[in-house]
Amino acid sequence: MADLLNGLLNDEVLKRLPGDVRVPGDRPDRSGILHIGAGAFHRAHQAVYTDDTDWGITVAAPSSRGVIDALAAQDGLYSVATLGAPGAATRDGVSMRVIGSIVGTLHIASERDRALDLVAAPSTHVVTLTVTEKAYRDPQGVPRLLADGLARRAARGGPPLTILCCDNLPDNGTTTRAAVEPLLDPATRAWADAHVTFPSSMVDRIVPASTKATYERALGELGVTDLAAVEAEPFTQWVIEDDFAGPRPDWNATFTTDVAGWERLKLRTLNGVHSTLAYLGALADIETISETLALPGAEDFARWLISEQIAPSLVPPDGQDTVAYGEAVLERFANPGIRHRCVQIAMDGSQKLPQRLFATMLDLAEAGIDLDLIALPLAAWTRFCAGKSDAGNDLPLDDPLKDVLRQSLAAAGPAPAARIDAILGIRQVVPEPLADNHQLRRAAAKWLRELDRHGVATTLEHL
Ligand code: CS2
Repeated sequence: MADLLNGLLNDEVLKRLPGDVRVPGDRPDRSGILHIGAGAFHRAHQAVYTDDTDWGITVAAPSSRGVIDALAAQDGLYSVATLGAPGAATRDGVSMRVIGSIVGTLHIASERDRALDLVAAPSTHVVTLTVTEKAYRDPQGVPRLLADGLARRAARGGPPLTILCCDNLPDNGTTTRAAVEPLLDPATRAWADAHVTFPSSMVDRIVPASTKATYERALGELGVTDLAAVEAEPFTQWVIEDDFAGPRPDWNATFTTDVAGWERLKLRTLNGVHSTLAYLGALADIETISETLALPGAEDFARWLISEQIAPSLVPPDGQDTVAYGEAVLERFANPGIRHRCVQIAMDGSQKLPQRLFATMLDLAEAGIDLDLIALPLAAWTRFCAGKSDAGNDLPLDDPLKDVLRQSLAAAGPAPAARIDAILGIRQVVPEPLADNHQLRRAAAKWLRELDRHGVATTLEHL
């Protein structure tokens, strides 16, 4: 009904949008970038950086086609609402910008051949990826597509190509290369060694999944329907390893030779605390991160976790201080305009916690530092995996290792120590040295007993 009355966002209506909405200038007529993964994060991050250049993007969705169909119907246009900016230009702390960098769409599942052609096309210089952590472990999925596309490019003697991972993984360029390389035939492998690079990058912007409220806000601010609208926080950062095989857009990002330090700082501090709050909040039946942070004791706990466990586990990149970085992260988490749901961040814990939590624990254990505080998020995840909140409500366990997690916990029975040992024994998730770290096991079992008996709210309040 809304679209019948108001029409869709498209090139036609751009000049009639309210004056305080920022709109793209001349739109690029071709795409040098193929982006795989059409999620909200891409639309609020890389596509915005690209909108500030003269490059265009063809955005490819691996399976679900909702977003790309919406984009196709809107000439690739969509809006980003920036929420909670202190001095935001428009009403209610919202600033609206229409992004014009997406100039083509592609549905991989039904247009595989076109996808391979785009990987091979001489006009494609950069392939960027936001396909989530688990996609790199599925050789038949995105890695296979890239390998087959590279084979076609190599066979045609195509120009060099940069494959740029934008997922929250440590050494994400190396991880991507390691997923693709074993799938290459010898000739393609030899060609790729000389013509393809896999730089690492650290990406950062809090972008909750779009909801009905996102689309309603877009309609209210734009006066037309935008079925691909996203909303995001004001902060945005992109640190990219300067290792491009061919041309690249003039992104307003930080290009450096050392991304690893940035990745570690961000994954352990921002994402580690994010996951911690997500499991605590979900168990307490709290909907969002900002509301979880407001629980008595939660912010103090997050602060201790950062200063006493995360900071001693890492060497921050030049000029950074982990505690100060963490303070800024907590301020971002508290942004009341951002309704980032705990259960969204709680997804795929088995794929996220290795780099967000277990890597920190490993380094602390090696340095002989006590693991007491960081054992609490482990206990919270263990309790979350069983699927019931403190009040007995169902919690969704959306995780590729769901069956392994559930079966291990069921076999362990009710005792907290046995449940912690069951989780620590899952080798695909937990690095071996942690499985028999007595201090970690004891601390996590103690926290799990507290959570079982008193729930999250009381446990945090009495820390
Ligand atoms: C979040 C991230 O969903 C999650 O797991 O921790 O998406 C987080 O919001 C981004 O990494 C922020 O840059």
